[in-house]
Amino acid sequence: MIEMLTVITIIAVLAGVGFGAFMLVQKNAKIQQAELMIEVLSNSLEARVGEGFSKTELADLADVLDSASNLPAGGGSKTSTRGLYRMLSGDYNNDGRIDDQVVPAFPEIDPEYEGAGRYVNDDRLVIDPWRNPMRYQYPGVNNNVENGFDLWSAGPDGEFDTDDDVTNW
Ligand SMILES: [Ca+2]
Ligand SMILES: [Ca+2]
Repeated sequence: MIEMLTVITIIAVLAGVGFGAFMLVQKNAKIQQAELMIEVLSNSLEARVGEGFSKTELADLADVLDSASNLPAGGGSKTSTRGLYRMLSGDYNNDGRIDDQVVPAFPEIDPEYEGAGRYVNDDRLVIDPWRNPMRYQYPGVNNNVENGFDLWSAGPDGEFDTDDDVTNW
């Protein structure tokens, strides 16, 4: 009886270790995914700004764009990625659908994209791999250079300003 209990205990401990290791791998994979997302978003944003905007686009994005840099303004609040979403998805007029004749910067930023790895939630905010809205700030406080912006995720714990945040600085 004691032997059996010992065996059961050992199996339980091994299963626990296996599960813990599995969770750690999952966590690290998501952190890497968040780093990649921030890189993709940053590169796409810079590319989009570099292309310039038509008069119609400028009118639709008037409440989003900083007039000097054409980067989206953003104050780091929960909804601060809205401008980023509007520019990169091509939903310039913010009605939840890509505007006519516009191609999203990449498929996962389309609000109607149904595959895995969506970058946007139903509130039209840019989300991280844990499905929490990211934060965006322009002018950047941490990237305090010309055309610098801050883009960051709360990381695995879902809380901002903790050690596991994933940031672009
Ligand atoms: Ca639209
Ligand atoms: Ca955190």
